[in-house]
Amino acid sequence: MFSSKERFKENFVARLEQREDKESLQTVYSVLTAMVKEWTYDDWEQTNQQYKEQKRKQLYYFSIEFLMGRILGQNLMNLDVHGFVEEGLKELGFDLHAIEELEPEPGLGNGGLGRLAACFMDSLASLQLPGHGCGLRYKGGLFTQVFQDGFQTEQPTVWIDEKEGWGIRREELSLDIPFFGSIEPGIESNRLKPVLKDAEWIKAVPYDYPIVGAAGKTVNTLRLWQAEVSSRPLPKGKPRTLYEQETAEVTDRLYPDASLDAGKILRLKQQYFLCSASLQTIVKNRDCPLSDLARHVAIQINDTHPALAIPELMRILMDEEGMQWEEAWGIVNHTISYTNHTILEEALEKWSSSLLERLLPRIYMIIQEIDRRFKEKTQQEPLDEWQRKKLAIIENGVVHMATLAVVGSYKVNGVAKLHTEILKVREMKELNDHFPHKFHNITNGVAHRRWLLKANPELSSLITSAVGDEWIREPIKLHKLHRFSKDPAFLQDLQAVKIAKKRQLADYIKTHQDIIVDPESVFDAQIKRIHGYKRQLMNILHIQMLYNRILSDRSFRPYPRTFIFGGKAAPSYRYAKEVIKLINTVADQVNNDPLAKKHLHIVFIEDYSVSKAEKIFPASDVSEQISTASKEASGTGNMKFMMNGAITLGTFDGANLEIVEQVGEDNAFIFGLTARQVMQFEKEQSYYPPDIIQHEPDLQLVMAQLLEGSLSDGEGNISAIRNQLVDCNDPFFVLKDIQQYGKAHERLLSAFENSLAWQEMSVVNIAQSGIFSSDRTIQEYSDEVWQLGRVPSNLL
Ligand code: 6GP
Repeated sequence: MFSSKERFKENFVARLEQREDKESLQTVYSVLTAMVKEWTYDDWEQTNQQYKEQKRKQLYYFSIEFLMGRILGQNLMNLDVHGFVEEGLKELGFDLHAIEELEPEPGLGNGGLGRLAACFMDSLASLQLPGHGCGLRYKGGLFTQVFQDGFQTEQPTVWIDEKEGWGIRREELSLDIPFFGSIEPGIESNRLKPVLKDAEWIKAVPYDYPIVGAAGKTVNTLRLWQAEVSSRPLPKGKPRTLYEQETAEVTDRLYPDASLDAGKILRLKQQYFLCSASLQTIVKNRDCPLSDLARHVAIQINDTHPALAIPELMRILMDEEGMQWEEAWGIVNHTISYTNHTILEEALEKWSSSLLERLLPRIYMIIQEIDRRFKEKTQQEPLDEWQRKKLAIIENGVVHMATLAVVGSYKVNGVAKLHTEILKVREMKELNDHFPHKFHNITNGVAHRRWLLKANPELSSLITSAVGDEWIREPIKLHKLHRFSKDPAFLQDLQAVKIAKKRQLADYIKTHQDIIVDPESVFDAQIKRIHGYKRQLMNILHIQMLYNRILSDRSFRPYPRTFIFGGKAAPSYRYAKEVIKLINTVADQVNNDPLAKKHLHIVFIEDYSVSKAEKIFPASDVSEQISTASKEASGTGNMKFMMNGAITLGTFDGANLEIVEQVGEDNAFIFGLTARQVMQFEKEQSYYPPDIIQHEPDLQLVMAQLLEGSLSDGEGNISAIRNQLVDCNDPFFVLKDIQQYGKAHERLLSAFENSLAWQEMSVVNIAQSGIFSSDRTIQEYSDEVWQLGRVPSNLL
């Protein structure tokens, strides 16, 4: 690796000279990527070597999603060479930023859970902890969102670039994974061994991706499995072309539509494929007697998608390694731990027993036995029928994956204090009563290196010039910024940085969406998946109310605001897609109205992604976190905004509560029902929206516009929204909270007009954000769950 800009330039130029198309940015990208890979690979080998020599306990993080974002820039940053590479390239006439934009973005995740996994990878390596990711190498990431006439359409995205990609194919580590077939009793070395007959095998090929920690030294591995055709014979009667097609589908894309049986089978196949390939490899490569596995290996399952790891590890230990049930169970139960990321009913995975049994006959037998033994255990407990149901893994022909995950894990955590509390006292109350020591909270965090250091170099420099650079390694040291919260010069600099970031975003919006926005206006952003409970609907209805008032009330001329939306709707989620269309409809009206556009602008950033998020967080003044209280497990966007100095406008939900705990109610704008109130309404079914609308003329008007014409753009476009608001009594309390939301906006706007006071709030938010670094989160997992210890840095 190079220690100086000059050496880098020399080497870079020498390599570029050997290429044909020297002028093209693509060639520059290719040369630079090759150089970074070489630097990385040396440290990677060394890290692996040292882990082996030191016999360190290894963590494997199993996740169906890893939303990594672009890798080149992050690696340059973590290798500590970003500065001189950028300067060196500039002197040679190239713009590093433009080069970074050429990297196809691996969108191997949907949202929060997948991005969390990526932040965790960064923190593990940066804390020099031996933690690796295990996932799937989907050919297409999440779809590309394209607006047509305001509607979301989906186009397939292919991110894999075999030539420039970061992954290394490890053909020699491939293995075959069986599906279908039937179990027959067999005997091996004098013991009974179930034998799988007539199975269909799929080859799992690992691709390894280096995860570079800060300061470069530790390079961990993200292993993504790809499905390929196996050389084993096909079961009788299976046509080869069908087998090839089905095999290619396994790692073709993230979350196939599971509304039909074929889609369900495919999802289950993906889950088992990931678990089986990863576990077989872990057991084979272990550095200890099998009975010691739990002391040498920790496995974290990221929600229930990898919960089949529990029966699969049992199968390996018993069928392949000859262990008895009790011993195997003891190992599984001390190796696997589980994180729950949602209490939304629709996201709690359930599989039909018959489907599971057909696809994975041996695994299903093991799940049945886990269930039988657990039922036997709880038999003596004085429980009513409902409570027994909540403890059943298999019930009425359905396998409950969350229950399996809890029973098979030694630790179960929620992702924010409120969420964990709700799990313990409501969603998983019976399980918590039975296993009181399993449940605990670990509040999420985000990689401050990506979301502050990399996304906002201007703010990072300002922070460093004020308090030194310790915060980069120890983000809690951001505390030191408090000293500057009343320093006018610092506050002005902070404001200048924000304006600079807003200008950059405004340029981007102009170029890509052809909308001109005013960087002096308040940038108010809601960027996340589009979902009922996240209430983008409340946001857009409130904007429409402001618009109505601007038109009808000559004295109402509010300070200019730019409302920014970003996010995708699941392709089959009708309601969310209607909300997207509605936002675009209102945006068209408002942005083209000569009077309104002096006060309001609306921008829906198309095809929201990690790299776009990196532009929006630093440029935002206001962080919209307005989910219905109790529904958002944690949220992590709220933390990214806070780190970049945006002020939270939110409900008492998820990690918002902990943000307010850090900054105080004076440095955030909180409104609306509490989780307790929401749950009370739900229990009593006592909320009736017409009672509210009746007394609020502005709400009546907006509802009429929505339901009867000017916004609906024809009945068909809002039928799911109508169904929610009118027929289903507004389950996410949009109409109940909207007036309070409006009041919170008013408070916020008057605060913004005092710019020094606003910057002071901003400093407090940045200063208190260190606790939301995923370094803190990972240290907690390591101390409380995985027990990884830390590699002394002198060994590295
Ligand atoms: C999300 C939660 O909705 C979000 O609140 C949380 O911050 C994030 O996970 C990380 O913990 N859940 C998912 O993305 C999901 O797919 C099954 O849950």
